[in-house]
Amino acid sequence: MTETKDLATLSVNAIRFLAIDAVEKAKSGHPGMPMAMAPLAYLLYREVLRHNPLDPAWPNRDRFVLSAGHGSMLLYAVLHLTGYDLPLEELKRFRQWGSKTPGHPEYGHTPGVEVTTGPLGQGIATAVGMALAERKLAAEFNRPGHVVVDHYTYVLASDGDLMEGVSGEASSLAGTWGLSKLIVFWDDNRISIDGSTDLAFTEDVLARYRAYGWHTLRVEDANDLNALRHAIKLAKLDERPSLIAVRSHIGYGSPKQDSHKAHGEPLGPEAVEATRKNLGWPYPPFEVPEEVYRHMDMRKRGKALQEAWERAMEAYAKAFPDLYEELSRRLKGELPSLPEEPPAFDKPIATRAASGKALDAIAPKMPELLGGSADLTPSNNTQAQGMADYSRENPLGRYLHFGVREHAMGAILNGLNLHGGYRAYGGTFLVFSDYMRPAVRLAALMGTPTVFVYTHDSIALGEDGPTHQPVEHLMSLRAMPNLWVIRPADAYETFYAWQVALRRKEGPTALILTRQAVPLLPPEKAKGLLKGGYVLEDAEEPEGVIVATGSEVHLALKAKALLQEKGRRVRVVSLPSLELFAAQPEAYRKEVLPPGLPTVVVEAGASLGWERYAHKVVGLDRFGASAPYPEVYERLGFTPERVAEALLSLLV
Ligand SMILES: Cc1ncc(C[n+]2csc(CCOP(=O)(O)OP(=O)(O)O)c2C)c(N)n1
Ligand SMILES: [Mg+2]
Repeated sequence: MTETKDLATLSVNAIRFLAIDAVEKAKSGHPGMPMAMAPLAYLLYREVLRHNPLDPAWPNRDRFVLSAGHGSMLLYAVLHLTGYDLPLEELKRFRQWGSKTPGHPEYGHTPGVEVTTGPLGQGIATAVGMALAERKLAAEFNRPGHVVVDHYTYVLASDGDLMEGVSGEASSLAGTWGLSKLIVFWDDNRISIDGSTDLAFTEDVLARYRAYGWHTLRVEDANDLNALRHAIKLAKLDERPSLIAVRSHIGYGSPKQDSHKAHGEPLGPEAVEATRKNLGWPYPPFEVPEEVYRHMDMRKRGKALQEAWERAMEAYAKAFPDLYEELSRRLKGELPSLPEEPPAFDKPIATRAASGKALDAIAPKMPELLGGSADLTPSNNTQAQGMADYSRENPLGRYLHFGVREHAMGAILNGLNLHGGYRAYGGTFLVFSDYMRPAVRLAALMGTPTVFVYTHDSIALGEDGPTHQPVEHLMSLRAMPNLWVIRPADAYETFYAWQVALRRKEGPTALILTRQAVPLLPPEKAKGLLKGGYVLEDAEEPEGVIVATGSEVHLALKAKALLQEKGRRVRVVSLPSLELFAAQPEAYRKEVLPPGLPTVVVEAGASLGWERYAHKVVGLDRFGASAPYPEVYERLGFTPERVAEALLSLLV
């Protein structure tokens, strides 16, 4: 059977069997999707994608996002075969501790993986951000005769990806934004884990995408390379984003073909043997014929592509030296010099408004800063002065209207930041962080420096009532590894919080901001925010400490004044960021919070977790209520008297 097989078929089968063998060896994984989509992966990585295995970070490479991350072996197989630094040994250690081939693709872990995927829907939504970054960067930097930003963003999505709401949110925006260089392949295999997609996924998906403003195509047979080539050609010609439905057969070639049994478990030795026979693959596990390696080695081609781009950049540097400098800086992710000192404030101001002022000061100095909001721009104060709206017609605009789509906003912000060339932030109410949590989590996992602006940070938002009043959100965000949560107490702390967030490269930051006006702190004290926590007011030989965050810092100051009248010596610590504080040397932390000193924490949020520092917590372990905010705040116990009593009860 094998003699007549051409190199393409041989290579496609090599991808299939690398996936089959790796899953068998790991005794875990998802063989079905790679077996079906191997022809597409072959075509993309060998003919279509402009990529360089020798430099996976080459800025102008085409992006490929495997949204259906469970099919990770598909990606690992083509990365290995085309010459990325992913040796066969790593494929043999699929899903094992310390390997470069984790169960789902992880950004920053495996060369050639563009984004962490696995939670369905996230990959395609993140890819919308990448395609947007390309479009914006091209508009900003390309000049006639000098095209230096020019790449496509390809996505492979499964049924599950297109079932998830976030993909619909993001695809709707991609249509509105006219992201013509976004090309999504839908693995239309009519199977998901529970069985046939007839169970729960019966809409006309292509009609839905056409309604989003997409161009849609069909390829009737996933094995038909020419049909795939033709569809990709048409997709490139169209001005809309394209969705190509590729009719495929999960577990292709195996006895489990077209069954959900091929989705997420090893085929088993018998089925593997049968598949070897069916597909005419005589090789033992993990053996790939030399001619396949030769046929699929993309290193030379990739190097040539990148060198051509580098030559274009050299010409660009001569013709437009300033633009070249700027583009190079931005692609390297180097910050420009940002304002060091906060703007002056003269009266109480909500930290959300102060955040707007900070952005007004920073945005003109930082052209890579992109802002946005999920339809709460006037409330979030996220549109800095001079930030024009982005639109299909005005790709230079730096402000993104996401509509009421928090989840897509989160993923798209991540995509913009992963792409390079931009630093993106977006706002909504803190309570709706729940609507985008999966994207926040992926930013934290990937170490992507997205800034999430969460305003209306407590019950002190008042009349909108308990549906809008966050309670558990602060602590639940703090529970997320690698997310920095900063809840500044005043306008000056807010300015410094932005400095921290924008300087951070290793992960995302959530800025938690008040709706209501709060008094000003001494600016030189507020700079203590840079250490996460600091002594705001002290007493000689303090007997006890009141720790607070955000608006409750002012309550703590009032409680201190009450206690002082009673002759008590109290320290007040502002602790806007637990993560930043935890990162300080132990000596500093002990200086601020001396062990053993009776400590009360006050925060208008769930008390869970504050035991770390507090002997007593004045927190909120119930839902809020709808009423004018001073009354809600007071009735739920946020009074100077209660805080003072809490500390008094600890003092002897
Ligand atoms: C948000 C999310 N929910 C659930 C899962 C678990 N899961 C993994 S794959 C899958 C569905 C599989 O069907 P499909 O997406 O069509 O992939 P195929 O089996 O066809 O490869 C599910 C529910 C997940 N990865 N992400
Ligand atoms: Mg499916």
